[in-house]
Amino acid sequence: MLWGVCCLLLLFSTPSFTPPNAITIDFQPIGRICTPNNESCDLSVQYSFVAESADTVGWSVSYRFVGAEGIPMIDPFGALEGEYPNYAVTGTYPIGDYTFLVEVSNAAGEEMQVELPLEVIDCFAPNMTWIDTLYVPREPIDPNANGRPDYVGLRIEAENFSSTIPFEGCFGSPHFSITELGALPTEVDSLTMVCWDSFPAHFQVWTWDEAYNPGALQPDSSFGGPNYIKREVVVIPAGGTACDSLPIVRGRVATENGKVFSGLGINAEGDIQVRTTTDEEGAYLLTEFTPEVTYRFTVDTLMDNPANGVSILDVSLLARHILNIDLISSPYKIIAGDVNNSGNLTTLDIVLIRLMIIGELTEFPGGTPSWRFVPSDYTFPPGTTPFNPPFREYRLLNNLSGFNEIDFVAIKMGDINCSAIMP
Ligand SMILES: [Ca+2]
Ligand SMILES: [Ca+2]
Ligand SMILES: [Ca+2]
Repeated sequence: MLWGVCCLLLLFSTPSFTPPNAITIDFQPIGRICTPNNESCDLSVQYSFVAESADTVGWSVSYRFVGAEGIPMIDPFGALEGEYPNYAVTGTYPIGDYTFLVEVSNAAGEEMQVELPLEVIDCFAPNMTWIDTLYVPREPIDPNANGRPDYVGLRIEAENFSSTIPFEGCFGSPHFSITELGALPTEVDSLTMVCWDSFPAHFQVWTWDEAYNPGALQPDSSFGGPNYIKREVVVIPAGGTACDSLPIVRGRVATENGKVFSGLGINAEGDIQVRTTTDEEGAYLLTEFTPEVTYRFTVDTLMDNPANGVSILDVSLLARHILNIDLISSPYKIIAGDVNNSGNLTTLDIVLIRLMIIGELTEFPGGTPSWRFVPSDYTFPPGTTPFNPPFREYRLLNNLSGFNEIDFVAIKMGDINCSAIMP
């Protein structure tokens, strides 16, 4: 620490040069300096130094300018002013890093050189007039740009939070980004919200220049980089397209005991076919419907791994039900037991499940899939049989409009106690 202080003192104290040269040059280094304001991209500088000698016969003071290329040249921005012994390099310098190479000599052949450092920097973030609360009309949004809008929502551009034409700074127009509150900035400068997001919605908007300001505290807490401002803003929907003018169908697929079914294809057929798959939470969202058209919703048929979750425990539960010892009350479990697709539970179902357990069957007969899916709002007839009338594995929505929800209950065939591992 002491060493550091000592060296800084050496660097920044007034340099003093003594014999063998009889010429001395004294100056206060300017070093790093900001342009005076956001509208100025250059700085008036008077860089003073004092050059003296006991012998001033043939006295010569000159300097060369060294810019980013590192080549000494005639100063394009300024000139030497003053007279013995007080001199100054005076000019108007754009943002950049410079050195003035001062050379002093006399007829006696004495010479002295010093370097005057100058770094002109932009220290100002883009300035503009902020709009803190933006009222945004709702509009049909077509994220995949296939010409069929998916839902009604709000399109938000970060630069819309500025009411002034973006300031042309020293480095051109500023860039914008928009993030969640408390998040670090990203390259994202616009976002889309949907009708069912919660409002008013709060965001952070950032504006950046392209300067390199060594003193600028960056969002990641480091120093050095562009100048920026961050502002908290609010988005409120206002008018435009009605939220329910584009139909939406959402839902979730899970077993009777709540195990979610992800990666499952969900289909809707009407004037067109739309399709999606369930996410990690077993949820799906279907859009792009034509309003007022009737659609039929189904789930993909799955034939894979029919032995999944099928064990002797299921045989026991089914046997007790068939023998009237312990009736299965859940219609979903009764459906699971009908592995031959006969519309009733018999000892044949038990035989087939046993064959599946010992590996003698690769699939259940009668076109029975591995999984069946029943809309969760399907009402089974009273009593113990869900087979008469036959249960539904699809859901119709007539003259589709607005927001709708269709959940499906996933049933693993042969697995009465719901022990199957979710695919
Ligand atoms: Ca679309
Ligand atoms: Ca059966
Ligand atoms: Ca089981």
